[in-house]
Amino acid sequence: MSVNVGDLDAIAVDARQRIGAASDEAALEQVRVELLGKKGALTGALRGLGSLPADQRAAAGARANALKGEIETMLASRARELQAARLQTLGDQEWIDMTFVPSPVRRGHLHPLTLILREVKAIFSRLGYEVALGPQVEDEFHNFEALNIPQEHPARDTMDSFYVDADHLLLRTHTSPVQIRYMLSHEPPIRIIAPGAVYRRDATDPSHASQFYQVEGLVVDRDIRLSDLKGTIEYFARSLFGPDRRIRIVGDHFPFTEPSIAAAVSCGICGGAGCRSCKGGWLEILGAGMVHPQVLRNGGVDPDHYSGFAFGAGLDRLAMLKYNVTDLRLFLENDVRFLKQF
Ligand code: 2NL
Repeated sequence: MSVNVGDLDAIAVDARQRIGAASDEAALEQVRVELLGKKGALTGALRGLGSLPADQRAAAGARANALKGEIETMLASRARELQAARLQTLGDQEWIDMTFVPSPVRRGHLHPLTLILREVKAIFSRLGYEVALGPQVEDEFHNFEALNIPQEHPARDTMDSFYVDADHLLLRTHTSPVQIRYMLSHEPPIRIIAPGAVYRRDATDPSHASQFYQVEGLVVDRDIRLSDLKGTIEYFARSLFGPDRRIRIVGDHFPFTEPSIAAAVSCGICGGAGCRSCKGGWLEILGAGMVHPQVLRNGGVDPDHYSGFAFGAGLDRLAMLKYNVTDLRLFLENDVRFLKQF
């Protein structure tokens, strides 16, 4: 194909018209490809220069190069116009209403039992305790026998159990078996708490559920005494319920501790005088005692060299006392109207 200055003029007119007509940046890019791209009009014309007679070639070449520069200048200037127009439209359409009041985002809540458990863990972690966990399906040795609760022991009645199958496996009735397992697998000194779900075949009422949560604690070392236990209970109770509460300790009985005690805090409402909510001024928070020598032995610990204390508390009960909840079943129902209050 041959080319002459007239063709170049036609390309220039066509280019000016098409660049001006491009209505957005994508259309302009399309025009640029059609004019200057590999198969573009000007590119074709430049390629045709070679076949011109020598005396016309220089002039046509100069004109073609000048035209290329003109087209590039036109493209750049149109690109600026289109970009400015696009930003103007954006500014007109996408404004932000600074007076708009969005509906508030509803925040989730931690479950009250989670809150209590976190607090209990924090208190005992300051005293150097580790958290120990274990299976919820247990055998009779770890759940009963190792804890001085043989078959036919009356304590098995107070902890009526859910048996899983004929192999004497059951849902644990307390988290003590976690501590038996821990003693069997660790050398003293031992300082652990064992929190978790436990199961008892109780009729359900405001203070009984067939599943509830417990936290037990176990300390085994040389020369552990009842006074260590009392100091630990006082630190725990004051940390959880506040420094003003008085603590009362009375004798109790458990098969796995000797001696055994129960601890109560003075009622936060009446200060210990007795009121409708506490009935007598004291709220029981846990049972405890010095670990029975036979239980130490069952855990592989020699009672001639070591002694220990243990305690057990119901997490649900602690949460009820702390947050003034009167029905333990609320903790398991997942009603947001209840949960959002914490
Ligand atoms: C209660 C009473 C208690 C324990 C739990 C325990 C564990 C081992 C050895 C000895 Cl491995 N004792 N645990 C001791 C005394 C009381 O729980 O009323 N809990 C809700």
